[in-house]
Amino acid sequence: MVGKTALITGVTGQDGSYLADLLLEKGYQVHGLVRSGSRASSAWLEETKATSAKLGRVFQLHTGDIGDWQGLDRLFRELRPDEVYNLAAQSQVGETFKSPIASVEVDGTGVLRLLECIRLNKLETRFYQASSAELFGKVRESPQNETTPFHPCSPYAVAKLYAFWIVKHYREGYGMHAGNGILFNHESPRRGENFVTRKITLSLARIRTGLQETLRLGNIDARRDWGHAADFVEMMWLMLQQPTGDDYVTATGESHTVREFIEAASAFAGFEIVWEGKGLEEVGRDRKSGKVVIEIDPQFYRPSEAAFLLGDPAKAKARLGWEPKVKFVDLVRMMMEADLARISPKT
Ligand code: NAP
Ligand code: G4F
Repeated sequence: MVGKTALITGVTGQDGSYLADLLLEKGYQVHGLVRSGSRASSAWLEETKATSAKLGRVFQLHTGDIGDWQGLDRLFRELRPDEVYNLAAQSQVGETFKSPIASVEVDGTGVLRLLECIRLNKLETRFYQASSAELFGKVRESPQNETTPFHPCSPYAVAKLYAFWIVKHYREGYGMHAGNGILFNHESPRRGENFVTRKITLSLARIRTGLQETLRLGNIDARRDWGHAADFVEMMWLMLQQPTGDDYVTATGESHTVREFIEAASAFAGFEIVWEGKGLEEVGRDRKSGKVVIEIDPQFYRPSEAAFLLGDPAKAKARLGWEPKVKFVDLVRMMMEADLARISPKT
């Protein structure tokens, strides 16, 4: 029996790689959209290619860009996918303050191009949109659930807000099976190196082995609800297996500060951080060696910031039976151990 056909945009990213692995295991033919000159040779994509060969499943990459409507249209007509997972984005919130116009073309209107490919070609394709907890921004209540009002506070979040509503409109207006996963932060050893968790674990591993002096960060008192990417892609798949499309918060229900992440990761890396000073003068010093490990750097502050994100995943649990398996401390340990193993000792 030939499995369903899925198209993943953003397949070279963290979530794309976990989702491709999951869908291949489930018997899908998996197609991935890859920008020319992207990270398509990343180690985990090579692993995915090996998995697909072992399982005898299709895993095919197609060059394209969600800014290019004609190219997308050709691909949709060729593949006629059963399911599309739109994970493509400029997903670094800080970067979208620097290039807001380019970001909206991908994170906002890029989504509309994909929806139009489905509508104009009269396809029965089910559509998943990677939406974001950043929509809640300057939060009006905690924890945040599907009825919490949005107050986006970055170009990224405003673009994702457009995407959220256009997906909802295509569901309500055209009866499309389309839904938004309102994703809270999720991480893994495959996380991009500029996101704060991975920056912390990679830097601590480099400091441990003498390859880096200090770790410089911005707002370390921001709170995030951090889960594991492998748990979150399971929820993406579950959403498209339901009789109708809907929007779901995907979160752990537990929130920690960046400072707490640093402390936990440092402990796994063999440091014991004590904090000294305030504001930009604050430092984190290793109690045993007396060495300054953490410094504050204003270049990593943003013009505005979602200060406190905490998701309520009750709807996902009640309707889809979804529950994240990996807890905060296990996530930190997993990421720290992976980076310590990657960075070989200097001597
Ligand atoms: P990621 O690692 O940054 O991956 C983003 C992917 O999008 C990459 O494969 C990138 O390709 C691709 N991409 C960027 N611009 C594109 C374009 N114009 N055309 C086609 N592909 C393009 O992000 P992630 O963590 O896997 O997140 C996946 C999705 O979930 C994103 O939409 C993100 O906004 C959303 N999200 C993530 C989180 C989280 O905590 N991870 C939380 C909420 C929402 P290149 O290899 O070419 O750069
Ligand atoms: O790791 P971050 O860059 O992730 P952020 O901004 O929360 O966005 C991530 O999660 C969103 C969902 O909530 C996604 F939609 C989005 O695509 C992305 O995956 O920053 C986390 C926190 C922020 O408060 C930031 O200000 O860490 C703070 N931070 C402090 N110093 C830093 C740094 N962030 C980064 N990237 N780099 C720093 O040096």
